[in-house]
Amino acid sequence: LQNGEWLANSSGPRYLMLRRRIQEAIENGVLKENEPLPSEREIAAITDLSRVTVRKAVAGLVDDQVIVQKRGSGSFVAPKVHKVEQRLSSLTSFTEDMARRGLSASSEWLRRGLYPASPEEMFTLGLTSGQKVARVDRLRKADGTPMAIERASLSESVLPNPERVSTSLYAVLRASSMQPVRAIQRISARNLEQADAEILGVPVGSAGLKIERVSYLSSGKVVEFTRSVYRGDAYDFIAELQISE
Ligand code: 16G
Repeated sequence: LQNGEWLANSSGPRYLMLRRRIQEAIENGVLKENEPLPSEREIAAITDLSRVTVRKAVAGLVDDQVIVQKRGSGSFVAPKVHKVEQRLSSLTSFTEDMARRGLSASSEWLRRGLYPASPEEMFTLGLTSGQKVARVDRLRKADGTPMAIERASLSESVLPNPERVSTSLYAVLRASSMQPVRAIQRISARNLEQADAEILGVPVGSAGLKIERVSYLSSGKVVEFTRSVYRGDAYDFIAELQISE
């Protein structure tokens, strides 16, 4: 970045060029994760740019979650996370989603068994009182990195033996002809509370996506009610839109 030479044959706003340069340095491994960035004053001196320009470039990188600012100690290259782009149009399982990306899915069990249904589970799964639910609660990982906490509830008639789920819930459902064919999913923003933040290994208050999925059999019967918390820094949800006729 020395002497402003790099600016000579490029065009566009200077803060964007600097932002791109720093981004490239991180992608190429010139700047490594958790490494401190030079101060804004130093970057301004090296690049011959104004501090306002440098601040704008840095703010953009913070917004992109490429660098993190720690109060009193400056800016650092953010730890690398697998950024997953998840399409919102197809009904797939976590295991399938990861396999398609060449990542290996794994889980840590938080809870697995039959429990008395809560009022919310009774309502959503259409159960009468006294009926039990199978709860399958897991921390889901991609190549060992925590990605999401998924808490799935299914009626006992759908999943009488929750311990049969060792890796993929959907694989077990498919094997017993209980595969969901349709689902409604609601996504909302959350700041992670302590318990979930600890399980996901991110700071308390980090951005999260709360996702509720209700899946249906072709008969219209609800098969799964899942409440999940996905890491906001690890997921982008992509939807394809079409003009309505
Ligand atoms: C997906 C689903 C979840 C389902 C799980 C089964 C969301 C947003 N997605 O992650 O509802 O229970 O797949 O995955 O909730 P598995 O077959 O790998 O266990």
